[in-house]
Amino acid sequence: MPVPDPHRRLLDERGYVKLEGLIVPERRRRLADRLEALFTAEGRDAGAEFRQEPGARRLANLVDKGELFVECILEPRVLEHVAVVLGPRFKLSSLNARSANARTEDAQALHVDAGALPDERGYWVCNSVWMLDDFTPANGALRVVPGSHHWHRRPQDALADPRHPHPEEELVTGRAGDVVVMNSHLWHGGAANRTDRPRLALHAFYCRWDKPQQQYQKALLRPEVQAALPAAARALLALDDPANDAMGAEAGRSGFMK
Ligand SMILES: O=C(O)CCC(=O)C(=O)O
Repeated sequence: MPVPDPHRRLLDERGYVKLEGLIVPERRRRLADRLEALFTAEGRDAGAEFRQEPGARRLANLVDKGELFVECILEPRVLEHVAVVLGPRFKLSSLNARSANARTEDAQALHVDAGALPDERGYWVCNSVWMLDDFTPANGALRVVPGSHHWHRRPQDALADPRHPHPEEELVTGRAGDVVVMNSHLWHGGAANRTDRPRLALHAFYCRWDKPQQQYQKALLRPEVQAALPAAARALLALDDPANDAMGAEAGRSGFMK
């Protein structure tokens, strides 16, 4: 289905667009239940394949952890919108979950994903935030600085303290089941969760074909998981791409983006 012009405009001008009701309630419940089971099973190690974060529980490497997650990275409506930002050739960079803890004082620092600035070919990072709980003004919704993907600067280089509220920031609220597609050169982060319940989201993060993945999928996915993947998933994960292998090996040596 073509991406409607108003969505293209929002992605271009403001840097994000919300796809309302993309996740039907039964699917949302299966995703949330599976993620809670993984938080319990992984305990203190949860998120360790990528990074752990004070104030939030995280999970990483989710393609390895259930077919329902493979379906998420292939979601056609999301991929069509990602292509508006990255062009036709892109791959999955990582699939993570983040649950903002109840009663946190601090917001997550404003950041751009992978510390990325646009290069001579243009934009190269694009995230999708799958709201598995309502995102409300109080519970740690996504905060964004609209238009900041045009600034070609990173918050940590421009702001005294990227954790502080930004005068131009706005909250992206929504209903459980909505998905936000975001040019993730946009300055963004999770707001503080002032409620007494955690707030859960899944992040399917994509990058342009010629850049390293945030999590090198070929090394992280178990052989039996790789063997069972449909061709479309193999392609999106860059499992048969020697150039990606070279970048993955380099990332492993340099600790790139860790
Ligand atoms: O879950 C959110 O609100 C967004 C968090 C985020 O941007 C991140 O962890 O990189």
